[in-house]
Amino acid sequence: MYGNDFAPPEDAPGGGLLGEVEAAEAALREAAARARRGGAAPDEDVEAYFADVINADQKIEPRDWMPEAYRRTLIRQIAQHAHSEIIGMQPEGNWISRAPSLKRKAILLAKVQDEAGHGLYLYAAAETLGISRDELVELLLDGRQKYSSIFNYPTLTWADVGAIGWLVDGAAIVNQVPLCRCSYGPYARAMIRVCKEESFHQRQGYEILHTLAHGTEAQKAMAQDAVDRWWYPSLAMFGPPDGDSTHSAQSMAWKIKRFSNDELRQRFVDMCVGQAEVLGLTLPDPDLRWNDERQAYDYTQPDYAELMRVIKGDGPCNRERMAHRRKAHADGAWVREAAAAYAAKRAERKAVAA
Ligand code: FAQ
Repeated sequence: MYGNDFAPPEDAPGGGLLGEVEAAEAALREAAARARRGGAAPDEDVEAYFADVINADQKIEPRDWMPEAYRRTLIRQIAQHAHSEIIGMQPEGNWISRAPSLKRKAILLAKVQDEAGHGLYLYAAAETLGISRDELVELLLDGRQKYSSIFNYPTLTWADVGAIGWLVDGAAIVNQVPLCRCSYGPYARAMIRVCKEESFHQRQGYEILHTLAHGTEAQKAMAQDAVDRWWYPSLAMFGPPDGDSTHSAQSMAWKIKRFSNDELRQRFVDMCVGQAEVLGLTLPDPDLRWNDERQAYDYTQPDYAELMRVIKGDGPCNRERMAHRRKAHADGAWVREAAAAYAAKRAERKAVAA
């Protein structure tokens, strides 16, 4: 199982979730090759053109006409995703200076840096929809845009770094692989790269937990405790249950989302059970069992009232995360000013030379 840690679904030619990413990448190229027209003709009904592109599984590109609500939905989702990557650096960043060896420190540093990179690809994808990165950051800092609930939980021990890699990155990939087939081209393309990197992150977390789970009794207990604390918050990452999901139906009709929140949550549970067995750790759900009829595991739902409280700002670390982000933004003001002054100077020199 380790080294081949995603259960391969039948429709993935390369096997597993990474195989699905490869297939989505090939489909993106194919869609681009098939697209004979670079947008609606001047006299064409733009709404019909938009519907045609979606129905044909082609990509909507930044200069195409799109319904205002489609644009707003994408900005909301991509921004929330970008903010999550940036705020998501904090829980693991907490352990960079305390990693148990130089090798672990170097790996964790690289991982956290990757998350910053993901945030940047995603801000860039959102900017293609006509909003600036400054505005997006402002919306986050004002509390008008969200980030994922999961990053409001504390990292109490080194094993939490393993649990985040295995469960949080694992849930993130299950959620994000279908986004590689999202109807909006820039988001789909960003997701391909993000998913390839996330899959490496998932493995590094799994390897940390595997090492701890096969170490001393105290190390194994620490790994089990981390899994016990991260399991339900990871299940909650997929969002409210389908009946309460306000955006799913429309987002699925527009092919932004390809599966519902509950479908992806189930897929994640089914993937984790075998992996936990290999680790020798237990998932903290006494009702977890195989259902032959459904060909899936029955499991206990996360506490959705808790999810709503965390989303509204009342999780264990919401205030700390936002205070840290605001301080980092203020402390970085001089870097932004210096970069803007340098760019202005270069532009002026270029204009003089021209
Ligand atoms: N946390 O109608 P739905 C990562 C909100 S990246 C906070 O079902 P939708 C990498 C939702 O926005 C993790 N809010 O919404 C990493 C909506 O609010 P609104 C982030 C949540 O959009 C690893 C309302 O509830 N990933 O982990 C959450 O159709 C390690 C109703 O919900 C993404 O953002 C939540 N968990 O489906 C980094 C992936 N769930 O605006 C560092 C892209 C729901 O109406 C270290 N996003 N809400 O007031 C998505 O796939 C979707 O946006 C969902 C939610 C599935 C999250």
